[in-house]
Amino acid sequence: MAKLRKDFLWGGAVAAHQLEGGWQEGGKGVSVADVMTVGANGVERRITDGVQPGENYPNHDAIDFYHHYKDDVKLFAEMGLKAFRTSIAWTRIYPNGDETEPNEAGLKFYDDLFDELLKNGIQPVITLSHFEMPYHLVTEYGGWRSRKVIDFFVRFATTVFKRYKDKVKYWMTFNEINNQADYNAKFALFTNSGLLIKPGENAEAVMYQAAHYETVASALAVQIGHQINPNFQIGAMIAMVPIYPASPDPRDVFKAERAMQSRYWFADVQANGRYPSWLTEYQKAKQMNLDITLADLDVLKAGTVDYIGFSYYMSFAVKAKKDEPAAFDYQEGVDKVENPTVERSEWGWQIDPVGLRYAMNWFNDRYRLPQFIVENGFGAVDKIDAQHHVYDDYRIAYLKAHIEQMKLAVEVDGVDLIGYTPWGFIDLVSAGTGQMDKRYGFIYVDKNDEGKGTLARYKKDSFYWYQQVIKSNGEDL
Ligand code: P53
Repeated sequence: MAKLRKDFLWGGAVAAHQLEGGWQEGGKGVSVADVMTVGANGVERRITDGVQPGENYPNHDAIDFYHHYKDDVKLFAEMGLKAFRTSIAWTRIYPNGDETEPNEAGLKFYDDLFDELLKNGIQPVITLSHFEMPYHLVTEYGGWRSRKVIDFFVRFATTVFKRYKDKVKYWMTFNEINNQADYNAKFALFTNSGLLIKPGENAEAVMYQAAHYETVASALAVQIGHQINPNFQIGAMIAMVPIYPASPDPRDVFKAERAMQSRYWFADVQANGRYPSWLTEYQKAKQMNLDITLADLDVLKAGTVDYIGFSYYMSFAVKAKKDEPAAFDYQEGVDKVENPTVERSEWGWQIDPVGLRYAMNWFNDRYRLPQFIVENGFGAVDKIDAQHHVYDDYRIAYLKAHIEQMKLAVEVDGVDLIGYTPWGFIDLVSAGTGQMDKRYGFIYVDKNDEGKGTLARYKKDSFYWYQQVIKSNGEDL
């Protein structure tokens, strides 16, 4: 029975825009995250036309990691973290995205942060694009609908690969590149690809075009990264939400198959280096007239990823309609049904630890690549008492159940797993709702949805629990 690797990367994950704040520090430009207002549970965030006065933009200040990182890294080290997954805010390096020269102050910030981490025995694990592309690329180029953005992204990637080639080994290109499979969701299109759909436009075709350019950009980055440092490990980053058939009815089973294909073709392209056949047929049948060149297809083949990074929070289920078209095409918002066999979080996320083992087996059979669980966690409203104590046993229970399934996938099923970095291990701004009060942390940060609080940090029960998990290499849960 294989065990977790000796050098297993127990860590924690965040993204620049969700914790740094300092949205205008050191010459940083405006990102797509900077024009999204705060939402609430069940209330969508609004995307404003630029930064407007009087609006509450939670990412502008976030938890001010930009000014607190030295003290925070001390806490991370105390917890025993071996890896810290964050992103490099594209707008700190290329504030508008289309400059030819990078912004030195931005580069310097990440040099200092990475040095601080390394000094404390923590290796940075870096996502290049995590829901924070320059807003200028949206207004001037229409986001990733423009082929030009490939060049801007590649320039950004090349700059940071060169600068941090001796400080960072594990990279990922696009965070949850496949969220936009839900092409009717404004949030997914905007955060993944800077897309704002105009009236009369076919959102599905626009998404497939943008996603194509992103997979090409990702493949180019993989090739360039390996030239800069052959030891780089450059991964995909997929939002893994397994989709089950709602019943054993064969039509439900095929509906689930098509749903999985629709959500995970991104990984097929990034790992296998080519489009799956069903999708080429589907795009033709729907007359999407996409700009996919033969040269692009060569790039995809030559730039396959080294590992599958993925987030895992929940699973979905689907049911076939009475009158499914031959394509059985999947529309996430419409086709999803409740799974009565699992519990849900306060935000309706279906809790399914066995789904993690299922997902790891599914990836392993399909790609046979190492895997890296770069997000997993439980968003909840925490209560802090007068002594600043947070008894978050519900969070510990969620994580424990998932780590148990993760270990079964490694020890019983033979999956090669690089590490595990639970999401938002220090409280931060929620991507989906912009809330502070949807907390994932092992470290409490005193700030609320109105943006008020002292920003003081307090250790929750989960802090001490995770410290023990790391110390025992996952034996003591
Ligand atoms: P929040 C949807 C479904 C699964 C993961 O999400 C998702 C989303 C987008 O909301 O996002 C990832 O903050 C993402 C992180 C995000 C985290 O999951 O909405 O990579 O940026 O914060 C949790 O609760």
